[in-house]
Amino acid sequence: MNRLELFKQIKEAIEKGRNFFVSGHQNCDGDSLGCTLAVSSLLKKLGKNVYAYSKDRPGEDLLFLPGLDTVHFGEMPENQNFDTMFLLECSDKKRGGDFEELFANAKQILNVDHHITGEEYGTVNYIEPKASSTAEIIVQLFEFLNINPGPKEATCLYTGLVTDTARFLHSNTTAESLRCSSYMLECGADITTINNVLYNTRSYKEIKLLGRALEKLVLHHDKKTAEITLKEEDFKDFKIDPRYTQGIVSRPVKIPSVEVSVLLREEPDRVAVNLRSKGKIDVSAIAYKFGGGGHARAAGFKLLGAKIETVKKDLLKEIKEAISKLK
Ligand SMILES: [Mn+2]
Repeated sequence: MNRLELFKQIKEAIEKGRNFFVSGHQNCDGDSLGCTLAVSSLLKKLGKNVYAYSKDRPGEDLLFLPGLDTVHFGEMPENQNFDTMFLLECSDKKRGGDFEELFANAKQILNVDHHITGEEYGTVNYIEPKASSTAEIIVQLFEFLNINPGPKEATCLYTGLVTDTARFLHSNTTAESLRCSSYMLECGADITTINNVLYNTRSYKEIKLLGRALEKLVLHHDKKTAEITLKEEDFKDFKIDPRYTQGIVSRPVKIPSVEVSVLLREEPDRVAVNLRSKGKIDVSAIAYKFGGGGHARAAGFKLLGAKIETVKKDLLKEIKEAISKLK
């Protein structure tokens, strides 16, 4: 189905709906939370009742997002009878949380996503892997509805665009994502705050952890694979939460020989893995084998109760196989 037809269906669903449940994915990032806020605000402008939800709270670096106080973090509504669910960045039904009862009661499910692994569980499925971010799709939705985002919505959507493209560095950066970003600036996105908070602020602990991570960097497979493994004691040494590893995995991709970079993190009850590719290897396909997903150049997965050394061994084997298929 073409883009305009899908936007028409979303528009009709918005017109029909009265009580909306809006959510992004668990462990929210700038795109999923930015979109949750912008869509919630849009729906409220249109006179709808909105319950904005996010299973997890964001890291400190996203606390500047305007409207965060309107989001229910980890707090499901008592009455789960919503006629419309608006899910953003949820590549499957469970990505946002435990929504079984909501799904059973909803008449309309709007599924808007840009992950290539996205499942079509909605009554309308707008899944566009060519979009840099879900924010890019939501900007286009505002345009389709002929509504200009206000400065707050623009700040939220620009955040989605800038974070998912890694500051317009990844190959998902297109003329369209730059156009949408430019339009958000016109609408008053606060890029001074965004740039300062997201890219010019790192705590002492984070900088120290980065140092530890780079020290632990190892190259495999004829220097084509870079691997960093951070164990529980590394996080303990700096009294830092394992979620503060942002940006570490992309560093080794700068090494000319490296095609794939992996970061393994040992967390209390699970192993979390981030993968980055220089472009020749689709790391989302590798992540998918371990129950995860993502994009061709950036993907990840988490394994509950797994042993980090086992995960590392299995993962390196998969990567080796992918590398051996390169010409
Ligand atoms: Mn995204």
